[in-house]
Amino acid sequence: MNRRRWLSGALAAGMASLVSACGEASWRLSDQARRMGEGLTRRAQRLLIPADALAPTYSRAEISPDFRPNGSIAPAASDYRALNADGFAGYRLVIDGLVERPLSLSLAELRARPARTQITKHDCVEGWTSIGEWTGVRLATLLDEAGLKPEARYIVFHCFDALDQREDGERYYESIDLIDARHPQTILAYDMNGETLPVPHGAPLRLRVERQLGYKHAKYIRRIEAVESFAHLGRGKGGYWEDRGYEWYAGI
Ligand SMILES: Nc1nc2c(c(=O)[nH]1)N[C@H]1C(S)=C(S)[C@@H](COP(=O)(O)O)O[C@H]1N2
Ligand SMILES: [Mo]
Repeated sequence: MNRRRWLSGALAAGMASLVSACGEASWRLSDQARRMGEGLTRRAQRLLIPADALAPTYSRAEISPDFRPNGSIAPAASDYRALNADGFAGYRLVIDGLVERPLSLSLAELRARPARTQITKHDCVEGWTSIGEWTGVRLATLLDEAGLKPEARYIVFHCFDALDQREDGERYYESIDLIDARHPQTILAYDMNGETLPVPHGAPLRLRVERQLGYKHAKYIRRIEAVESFAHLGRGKGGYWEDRGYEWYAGI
C-alpha cells in the first residue's frame, strides 16, 4: 500500500501537475507528457498490484455521518425526473454493446441477484474523503450474464445527468477497463448505509469502483455498454471529466 502510494505519487509528481478540483482542470504540461505520466502510473500500478487486490474496508463505526454529495445532486433531465416521480418503478438498466445477450433489468431484478456490501473510503480529486457503506450487485455478475464478446475491452457507463442541467446538455459518462470491471469490489450500488440510495448520491443505481478516484464512480446510471474503444464517445477521452483534462486512469 505504502509502496504503491509512494510509487504512483512519485511518478505523478514527476510527470504531471495534479488537477485541483472537480472543475475545468488547468494543465501546465503538454498533452503528450500527461499521457506518458498516465500510462506509467497505470502500468506501474497494474504491475505492482494484483488484479484482485482489495481496497481497504472500514467498520460501521467509521461511516461518515455526513457523506458529501458532489457533482450532480439532482438531475434535471425529463426522463430522469419522470422515473424518479414514480419511485423508479419504470427504471430499467440496459446492458448492451459488445455482449452476446443484451440485458434490460428492473431494480427488483437487480436486487434478486447476489448482493455484496462493503464499507469503503471515497476519495475525491478535490481532496476530501468520506466513508460509506454500499450494497449492490457485482458488475462481473451482470457481465457474465450478458456474455462479453472477445472484442470488448472497456465498460462504459451512460448517466442521466448533464452537469449544466440542460435537456440537451452533454450527459455524464465514464469508462473502466475489464480488470476494474471484474474486480470483486466493483459493484452497482442500490443501497447506501443500509437504505435505498438517495438521489444526491446517484439513485437508483451508481458505480462503486473502489480503487479509483471519485469521478470514476458514475452515478445515475441508465445504460452500460461494452466497447472496444471509447474514441467515438463524447470528446473521445473516456469520460465527462476526462474530456475536460482529467486522467482516464485514476487509480489510488
Ligand atoms: N453521473 C454522475 N456521476 C458522478 C458525478 C456527477 O456529477 N455525475 N460526480 C463524480 C464525482 S467528481 C464524485 S467525487 C462522486 C461523488 O459521489 P457522491 O455524490 O456520492 O459523493 O460522484 C462522481 N460521479
Ligand atoms: Mo470528485
